[in-house]
Amino acid sequence: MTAGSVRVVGAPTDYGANRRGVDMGPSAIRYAGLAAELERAGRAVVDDGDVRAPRAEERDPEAERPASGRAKFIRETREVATRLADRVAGALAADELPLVLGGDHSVAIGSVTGSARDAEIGAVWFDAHGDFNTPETSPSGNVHGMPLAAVLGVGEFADVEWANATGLDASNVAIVGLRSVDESERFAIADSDATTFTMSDIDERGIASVADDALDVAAAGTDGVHVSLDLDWLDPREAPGVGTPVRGGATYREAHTAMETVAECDCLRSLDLVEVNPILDDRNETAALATELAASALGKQIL
Ligand code: EXY
Ligand code: MN
Ligand code: MN
Ligand code: MN
Repeated sequence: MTAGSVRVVGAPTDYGANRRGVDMGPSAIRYAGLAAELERAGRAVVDDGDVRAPRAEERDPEAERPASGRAKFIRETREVATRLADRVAGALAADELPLVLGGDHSVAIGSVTGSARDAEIGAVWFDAHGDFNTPETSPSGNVHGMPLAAVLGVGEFADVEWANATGLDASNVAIVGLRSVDESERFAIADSDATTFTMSDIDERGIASVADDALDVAAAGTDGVHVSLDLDWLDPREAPGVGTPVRGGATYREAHTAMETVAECDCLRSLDLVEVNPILDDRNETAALATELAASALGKQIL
Protein backbone atom coordinates (compact mmCIF):
# COMPACT_ATOMS: atom_id res chain seq x y z
CA MET A 1 0.00 0.00 0.00
CA THR A 2 2.69 2.47 1.07
CA ALA A 3 3.83 4.32 -2.05
CA GLY A 4 7.53 4.90 -2.66
CA SER A 5 7.98 8.64 -3.08
CA VAL A 6 6.72 11.22 -0.64
CA ARG A 7 5.30 14.51 -1.90
CA VAL A 8 5.56 17.30 0.67
CA VAL A 9 2.93 20.07 0.56
CA GLY A 10 2.94 22.97 2.98
CA ALA A 11 -0.24 24.71 4.14
CA PRO A 12 1.08 27.80 5.94
CA THR A 13 -2.07 29.00 7.67
CA ASP A 14 -3.18 30.03 11.11
CA TYR A 15 -6.75 30.87 10.12
CA GLY A 16 -8.12 28.15 12.38
CA ALA A 17 -6.14 28.96 15.53
CA ASN A 18 -6.25 31.70 18.13
CA ARG A 19 -2.52 32.19 18.41
CA ARG A 20 -0.40 33.48 15.56
CA GLY A 21 2.71 31.62 14.45
CA VAL A 22 1.49 28.20 13.36
CA ASP A 23 1.57 29.48 9.76
CA MET A 24 5.37 29.21 10.03
CA GLY A 25 5.12 25.48 10.75
CA PRO A 26 5.96 24.30 7.20
CA SER A 27 9.17 26.38 7.12
CA ALA A 28 10.21 25.21 10.58
CA ILE A 29 9.63 21.55 9.73
CA ARG A 30 11.56 21.82 6.47
CA TYR A 31 14.37 23.70 8.25
CA ALA A 32 14.57 20.92 10.85
CA GLY A 33 15.72 18.61 8.06
CA LEU A 34 12.56 16.84 6.92
CA ALA A 35 13.79 15.84 3.45
CA ALA A 36 17.10 14.42 4.70
CA GLU A 37 15.36 12.54 7.50
CA LEU A 38 12.87 10.95 5.10
CA GLU A 39 15.65 10.07 2.68
CA ARG A 40 17.41 8.29 5.55
CA ALA A 41 14.16 6.36 5.93
CA GLY A 42 14.63 5.20 2.34
CA ARG A 43 12.09 7.54 0.73
CA ALA A 44 12.50 9.71 -2.31
CA VAL A 45 11.15 13.18 -1.47
CA VAL A 46 9.57 15.72 -3.80
CA ASP A 47 8.83 19.11 -2.28
CA ASP A 48 5.75 20.59 -3.92
CA GLY A 49 6.09 23.94 -2.07
CA ASP A 50 3.20 25.58 -0.25
CA VAL A 51 -0.41 26.20 -1.16
CA ARG A 52 -1.20 29.90 -1.37
CA ALA A 53 -2.54 31.32 1.87
CA PRO A 54 -2.83 35.10 2.27
CA ARG A 55 -1.82 36.46 5.67
CA ALA A 56 -4.64 36.52 8.20
CA GLU A 57 -4.14 40.28 8.77
CA GLU A 58 -5.16 40.92 5.19
CA ARG A 59 -8.50 39.23 5.72
CA ASP A 60 -11.66 39.84 7.73
CA PRO A 61 -12.38 36.76 9.87
CA GLU A 62 -16.13 37.33 9.64
CA ALA A 63 -16.28 38.27 5.93
CA GLU A 64 -18.28 35.12 5.42
CA ARG A 65 -20.32 33.54 8.18
CA PRO A 66 -21.61 30.02 8.55
CA ALA A 67 -25.39 29.50 8.41
CA SER A 68 -25.38 29.54 12.23
CA GLY A 69 -22.79 29.83 14.98
CA ARG A 70 -19.20 30.99 14.44
CA ALA A 71 -16.36 29.78 12.26
CA LYS A 72 -13.66 32.44 11.92
CA PHE A 73 -11.92 32.72 8.53
CA ILE A 74 -14.24 30.10 7.05
CA ARG A 75 -13.84 31.62 3.57
CA GLU A 76 -10.02 31.42 3.77
CA THR A 77 -10.21 27.94 5.28
CA ARG A 78 -12.30 26.81 2.31
CA GLU A 79 -9.84 28.37 -0.17
CA VAL A 80 -6.87 26.59 1.40
CA ALA A 81 -8.74 23.29 1.84
CA THR A 82 -9.82 23.30 -1.79
CA ARG A 83 -6.29 24.00 -3.07
CA LEU A 84 -4.75 21.47 -0.72
CA ALA A 85 -7.28 18.75 -1.61
CA ASP A 86 -6.30 19.10 -5.28
CA ARG A 87 -2.59 18.79 -4.45
CA VAL A 88 -3.19 15.73 -2.24
CA ALA A 89 -5.39 14.03 -4.82
CA GLY A 90 -2.79 14.86 -7.49
CA ALA A 91 0.03 13.26 -5.49
CA LEU A 92 -2.02 10.11 -4.95
CA ALA A 93 -2.90 9.94 -8.64
CA ALA A 94 0.87 10.05 -9.34
CA ASP A 95 1.34 7.16 -6.89
CA GLU A 96 3.09 9.37 -4.35
CA LEU A 97 2.35 9.63 -0.64
CA PRO A 98 1.17 13.14 0.30
CA LEU A 99 2.76 14.60 3.44
CA VAL A 100 0.94 17.79 4.48
CA LEU A 101 2.71 20.30 6.70
CA GLY A 102 0.44 22.61 8.70
CA GLY A 103 -0.52 25.10 9.58
CA ASP A 104 -3.25 24.74 12.12
CA HIS A 105 -5.41 21.60 12.12
CA SER A 106 -8.11 23.15 9.88
CA VAL A 107 -5.82 22.26 6.96
CA ALA A 108 -6.75 18.61 7.54
CA ILE A 109 -10.11 19.39 5.92
CA GLY A 110 -8.15 19.71 2.68
CA SER A 111 -5.88 16.74 3.18
CA VAL A 112 -8.69 14.37 4.17
CA THR A 113 -11.10 15.46 1.43
CA GLY A 114 -8.26 15.15 -1.11
CA SER A 115 -7.25 11.72 0.16
CA ALA A 116 -10.88 10.52 0.19
CA ARG A 117 -11.77 11.90 -3.25
CA ASP A 118 -11.26 8.76 -5.31
CA ALA A 119 -11.07 6.10 -2.62
CA GLU A 120 -12.61 4.68 0.52
CA ILE A 121 -10.32 5.69 3.36
CA GLY A 122 -10.02 5.52 7.12
CA ALA A 123 -8.42 8.09 9.41
CA VAL A 124 -6.46 8.00 12.65
CA TRP A 125 -6.36 11.29 14.54
CA PHE A 126 -3.53 11.56 17.09
CA ASP A 127 -4.64 14.54 19.15
CA ALA A 128 -5.24 15.84 22.68
CA HIS A 129 -8.50 17.27 21.34
CA GLY A 130 -11.58 15.81 19.67
CA ASP A 131 -11.70 18.37 16.81
CA PHE A 132 -15.41 17.53 16.72
CA ASN A 133 -16.96 20.97 17.26
CA THR A 134 -19.26 22.59 14.73
CA PRO A 135 -19.82 26.35 14.26
CA GLU A 136 -22.83 26.00 16.56
CA THR A 137 -21.09 24.15 19.41
CA SER A 138 -17.64 25.74 19.19
CA PRO A 139 -16.68 27.75 22.29
CA SER A 140 -14.05 29.68 20.31
CA GLY A 141 -15.15 29.90 16.68
CA ASN A 142 -11.71 28.49 15.79
CA VAL A 143 -11.96 26.02 12.93
CA HIS A 144 -8.95 23.99 14.15
CA GLY A 145 -11.37 22.60 16.77
CA MET A 146 -13.73 21.40 13.99
CA PRO A 147 -11.92 19.49 11.20
CA LEU A 148 -13.13 15.97 12.09
CA ALA A 149 -16.73 17.14 12.39
CA ALA A 150 -16.32 18.94 9.07
CA VAL A 151 -14.99 16.00 7.05
CA LEU A 152 -17.61 13.67 8.57
CA GLY A 153 -20.46 16.09 7.86
CA VAL A 154 -21.54 16.37 11.52
CA GLY A 155 -24.41 18.77 12.35
CA GLU A 156 -24.46 21.90 10.18
CA PHE A 157 -21.44 20.55 8.30
CA ALA A 158 -23.78 18.07 6.59
CA ASP A 159 -24.57 20.76 4.01
CA VAL A 160 -21.02 22.05 3.61
CA GLU A 161 -20.03 20.09 0.54
CA TRP A 162 -16.44 21.32 0.16
CA ALA A 163 -15.62 20.12 3.69
CA ASN A 164 -17.18 16.64 3.52
CA ALA A 165 -14.91 13.70 2.71
CA THR A 166 -16.93 11.50 0.36
CA GLY A 167 -14.87 8.34 0.88
CA LEU A 168 -14.63 8.49 4.69
CA ASP A 169 -17.09 6.90 7.07
CA ALA A 170 -17.02 7.57 10.83
CA SER A 171 -16.86 3.82 11.46
CA ASN A 172 -13.34 4.00 9.99
CA VAL A 173 -12.21 6.88 12.22
CA ALA A 174 -10.18 6.49 15.41
CA ILE A 175 -9.09 9.33 17.71
CA VAL A 176 -6.07 8.54 19.87
CA GLY A 177 -4.83 10.40 22.95
CA LEU A 178 -7.90 12.40 23.95
CA ARG A 179 -7.63 14.50 27.10
CA SER A 180 -9.35 17.80 26.32
CA VAL A 181 -12.90 17.50 25.01
CA ASP A 182 -15.65 20.13 25.25
CA GLU A 183 -18.97 19.03 26.72
CA SER A 184 -20.87 19.49 23.45
CA GLU A 185 -18.13 17.66 21.55
CA ARG A 186 -18.41 14.72 23.92
CA PHE A 187 -22.01 14.14 22.89
CA ALA A 188 -21.24 14.56 19.21
CA ILE A 189 -18.39 12.04 19.41
CA ALA A 190 -20.55 9.58 21.38
CA ASP A 191 -23.32 10.01 18.80
CA SER A 192 -20.96 9.21 15.95
CA ASP A 193 -19.51 5.86 14.91
CA ALA A 194 -15.95 7.06 15.58
CA THR A 195 -13.76 5.00 17.92
CA THR A 196 -11.94 6.81 20.72
CA PHE A 197 -8.87 6.07 22.81
CA THR A 198 -8.15 8.44 25.69
CA MET A 199 -4.78 8.93 27.37
CA SER A 200 -6.10 6.67 30.14
CA ASP A 201 -6.55 3.89 27.58
CA ILE A 202 -2.91 4.39 26.57
CA ASP A 203 -1.83 4.35 30.25
CA GLU A 204 -3.71 1.14 30.92
CA ARG A 205 -3.16 -0.81 27.71
CA GLY A 206 0.07 0.59 26.32
CA ILE A 207 0.45 2.55 23.11
CA ALA A 208 1.44 -0.39 20.91
CA SER A 209 -1.85 -2.16 21.49
CA VAL A 210 -3.94 1.04 21.26
CA ALA A 211 -2.26 2.19 18.03
CA ASP A 212 -2.69 -1.26 16.56
CA ASP A 213 -6.43 -1.27 17.33
CA ALA A 214 -6.84 2.28 16.00
CA LEU A 215 -5.20 1.34 12.70
CA ASP A 216 -7.32 -1.82 12.44
CA VAL A 217 -10.49 0.27 12.87
CA ALA A 218 -9.32 2.77 10.27
CA ALA A 219 -8.03 0.28 7.72
CA ALA A 220 -10.96 -2.18 7.81
CA GLY A 221 -12.46 -2.46 4.34
CA THR A 222 -10.74 0.67 3.02
CA ASP A 223 -8.12 1.48 0.39
CA GLY A 224 -5.79 3.07 2.98
CA VAL A 225 -5.52 5.28 6.03
CA HIS A 226 -4.97 9.00 6.51
CA VAL A 227 -2.95 9.73 9.65
CA SER A 228 -3.37 13.21 11.10
CA LEU A 229 -0.68 13.91 13.67
CA ASP A 230 -1.43 16.96 15.80
CA LEU A 231 1.79 17.67 17.71
CA ASP A 232 -0.27 18.60 20.77
CA TRP A 233 -0.94 14.86 21.10
CA LEU A 234 2.47 14.75 22.74
CA ASP A 235 3.11 16.02 26.22
CA PRO A 236 4.08 19.72 26.21
CA ARG A 237 7.43 18.76 27.79
CA GLU A 238 8.28 16.92 24.57
CA ALA A 239 6.49 19.27 22.18
CA PRO A 240 6.36 22.79 23.65
CA GLY A 241 5.85 24.50 20.27
CA VAL A 242 2.08 24.11 19.92
CA GLY A 243 -0.74 26.62 20.36
CA THR A 244 -3.05 24.57 22.56
CA PRO A 245 -0.84 22.47 24.85
CA VAL A 246 -2.51 20.07 27.31
CA ARG A 247 -0.59 18.35 30.09
CA GLY A 248 -0.50 14.58 30.30
CA GLY A 249 0.20 13.72 26.67
CA ALA A 250 2.16 11.02 24.89
CA THR A 251 5.85 10.64 25.64
CA TYR A 252 8.65 10.70 23.08
CA ARG A 253 8.87 6.91 23.06
CA GLU A 254 5.10 6.41 22.91
CA ALA A 255 4.89 8.72 19.91
CA HIS A 256 7.64 6.83 18.08
CA THR A 257 6.04 3.49 18.89
CA ALA A 258 2.73 4.71 17.50
CA MET A 259 4.37 5.90 14.29
CA GLU A 260 6.29 2.61 13.97
CA THR A 261 2.92 0.85 14.26
CA VAL A 262 1.71 3.05 11.39
CA ALA A 263 4.68 1.89 9.29
CA GLU A 264 4.05 -1.76 10.16
CA CYS A 265 0.39 -1.49 9.18
CA ASP A 266 1.49 -0.90 5.59
CA CYS A 267 -1.80 0.96 5.14
CA LEU A 268 -0.63 4.60 5.22
CA ARG A 269 -2.13 6.63 2.37
CA SER A 270 -1.53 10.24 3.46
CA LEU A 271 -0.08 12.02 6.49
CA ASP A 272 -0.44 15.42 8.22
CA LEU A 273 1.98 17.09 10.62
CA VAL A 274 0.05 19.99 12.13
CA GLU A 275 -0.03 22.64 14.87
CA VAL A 276 3.76 23.20 15.07
CA ASN A 277 4.14 26.79 16.26
CA PRO A 278 7.77 28.00 15.97
CA ILE A 279 7.09 31.19 17.95
CA LEU A 280 6.18 29.12 20.99
CA ASP A 281 8.82 26.47 20.37
CA ASP A 282 12.14 25.94 22.10
CA ARG A 283 14.95 25.98 19.49
CA ASN A 284 12.75 24.33 16.86
CA GLU A 285 12.58 21.10 18.86
CA THR A 286 8.88 20.45 18.12
CA ALA A 287 9.54 20.79 14.39
CA ALA A 288 12.51 18.43 14.71
CA LEU A 289 10.34 15.95 16.57
CA ALA A 290 7.71 16.19 13.83
CA THR A 291 10.32 15.23 11.21
CA GLU A 292 11.51 12.28 13.31
CA LEU A 293 7.96 11.02 13.79
CA ALA A 294 7.23 11.31 10.08
CA ALA A 295 10.33 9.21 9.37
CA SER A 296 9.13 6.55 11.83
CA ALA A 297 5.68 6.50 10.19
CA LEU A 298 7.35 6.14 6.79
CA GLY A 299 9.40 3.14 7.78
CA LYS A 300 12.72 4.37 9.22
CA GLN A 301 14.65 1.43 10.66
CA ILE A 302 17.31 1.64 13.36
CA LEU A 303 19.24 -1.39 12.11
N1 EXY B 1 -11.99 22.44 21.76
C1 EXY B 1 -11.41 23.77 21.71
C2 EXY B 1 -12.10 24.60 20.63
O1 EXY B 1 -12.83 24.02 19.82
O2 EXY B 1 -11.91 25.81 20.61
C3 EXY B 1 -9.91 23.70 21.46
C4 EXY B 1 -9.57 23.12 20.13
C5 EXY B 1 -8.10 22.98 19.91
C6 EXY B 1 -7.89 22.17 18.67
C7 EXY B 1 -6.50 21.77 18.57
C8 EXY B 1 -5.73 21.70 17.46
O3 EXY B 1 -6.31 20.43 18.01
MN1 MN C 1 -6.22 18.92 16.34
MN1 MN D 1 -5.04 19.30 19.28
MN1 MN E 1 -16.06 2.42 4.92
